[in-house]
Amino acid sequence: MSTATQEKIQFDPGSEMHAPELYRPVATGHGVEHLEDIGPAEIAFYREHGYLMVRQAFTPGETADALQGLVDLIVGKRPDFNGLHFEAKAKDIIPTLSPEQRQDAIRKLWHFVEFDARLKALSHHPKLLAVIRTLIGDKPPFMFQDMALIKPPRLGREKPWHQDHAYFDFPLGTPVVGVWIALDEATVANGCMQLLDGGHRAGPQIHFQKRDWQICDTQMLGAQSVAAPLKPGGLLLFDGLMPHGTPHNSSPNRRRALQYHYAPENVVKCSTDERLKHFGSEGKNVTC
Ligand SMILES: O=C(O)CCC(=O)C(=O)O
Repeated sequence: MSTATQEKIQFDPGSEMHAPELYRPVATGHGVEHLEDIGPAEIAFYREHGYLMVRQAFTPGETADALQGLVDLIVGKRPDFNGLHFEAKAKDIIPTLSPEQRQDAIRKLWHFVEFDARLKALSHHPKLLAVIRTLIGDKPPFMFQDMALIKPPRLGREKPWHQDHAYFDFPLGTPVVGVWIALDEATVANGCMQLLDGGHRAGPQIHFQKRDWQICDTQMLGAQSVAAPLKPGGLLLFDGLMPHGTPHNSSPNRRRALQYHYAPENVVKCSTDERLKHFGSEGKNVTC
């Protein structure tokens, strides 16, 4: 890799290990097999519980293509792509890594859909967009974020409990839908999504800068969470206010997944101060 390419790479600082008790799901989440199976009962379930799994959303071919698209970006097949975040620990050894080793030194990719048609195809899949449209109140959906968190075997770090809306400068009440797509089999052991069933109805939660910008651990300890294990090509739909997190990958298997976020096309952004009024801890006399 040239020095010029290396300069574009970003690094994630890493963080300490989480308490295992933060991720003790009491049940497996509810879902359907195919996107076409989503009807009024499933939409009602999503509104009430804040999530819905779709176990076979994409075909094996579509899923394999998307995975190959992601791997191609990781191994540097698009030198103009600068959305890679490596683990800080890998900083000094990146030029020495084989393509295979490089895959396990990555934390995150983002802003990639314009760099790979296979990844864009999933984000704009007509069957998926039709469902999102219904979930956001029959408005044309606009995909405003694409990212992928990678959990290498044994090393993949936690994404602490949080609400995605806490990261987005959209007015409260904007219908935001997250779509999390498994490219490998995602299990509790390798860090599948865990959700606080119905937790979106409690509204915005205060976030603190701890291991990440997150909900305080003490609030989540002992939470009755559900797990969303998925086979490759399965997906999870979840509300922007749904508290969710993923544990450390303690397994020998990779866990690669895509995450896309959608809002109505005509959404008007709010200021960061306005967002922090709801999700930030400043000025609220709270600690974590
Ligand atoms: O893929 C993961 O491990 C979690 C992703 C997530 O929740 C997020 O980035 O908001």
